[in-house]
Amino acid sequence: MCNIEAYIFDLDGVVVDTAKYHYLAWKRLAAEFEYHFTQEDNEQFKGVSRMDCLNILSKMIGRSFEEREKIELADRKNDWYIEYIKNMGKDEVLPGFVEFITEIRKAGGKTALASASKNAALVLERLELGRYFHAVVDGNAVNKSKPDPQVFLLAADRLGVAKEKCLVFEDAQAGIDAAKHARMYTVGIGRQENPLRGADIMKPGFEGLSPEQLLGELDFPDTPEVCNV
Ligand code: B16
Ligand code: MG
Repeated sequence: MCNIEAYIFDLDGVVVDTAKYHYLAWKRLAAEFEYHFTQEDNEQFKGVSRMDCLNILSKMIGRSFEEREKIELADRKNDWYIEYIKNMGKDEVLPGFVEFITEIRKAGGKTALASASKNAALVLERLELGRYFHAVVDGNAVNKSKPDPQVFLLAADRLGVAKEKCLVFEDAQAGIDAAKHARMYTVGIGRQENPLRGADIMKPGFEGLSPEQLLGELDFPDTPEVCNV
């Protein structure tokens, strides 16, 4: 039986539904190149850094850009994204999250945010969520994108908890792969019918879920498995 000491949360799609705003901003950019960007396309963008997303988009639309143009396009997408999230309200925090993390902290668990987003601080501030995390690691603190484990390893390090005692919550395949590379346990956030490969358990969200119940449901192997990607 494993002893979890730290709980590490992805931001977009786990704590708050900002994934839809990333989608709208990429869709708007793709439309300028007459490309119809779909929700399915957007799945490949989840948990992936802004520049890596732009590189994927460039392949999708069949165009290559010079470095200067890439920066200009990524900035444009980001300006739209910021414009969208400025109007976000506390009701966009995913249901049950605040109750869930509050219970963890009451029981003495450590909590961290580990996001690929460079806008994480802005989102936390807008929604007054910063106080729930002992550590925050965002896209400004790392130079390798998920599925690289860097963001999760840094979060564990800042919390002072061994990686084998960390449980990661992720909604993206790249994020589950990153956590597995870090040898951490994982909860995939999403539909059971559409499971994230390698997740130790899938949950639709935090509503009605208690940390105690979740740990009871998790069938911990002695050591977290490393994902073969
Ligand atoms: P930004 P997460 C990720 O956040 C998003 O899932 C991904 O779609 C986005 O491209 C990435 O952040 C970078 O975001 O452009 O704001 O720096 O899911 O790791 O919290
Ligand atoms: Mg995410």
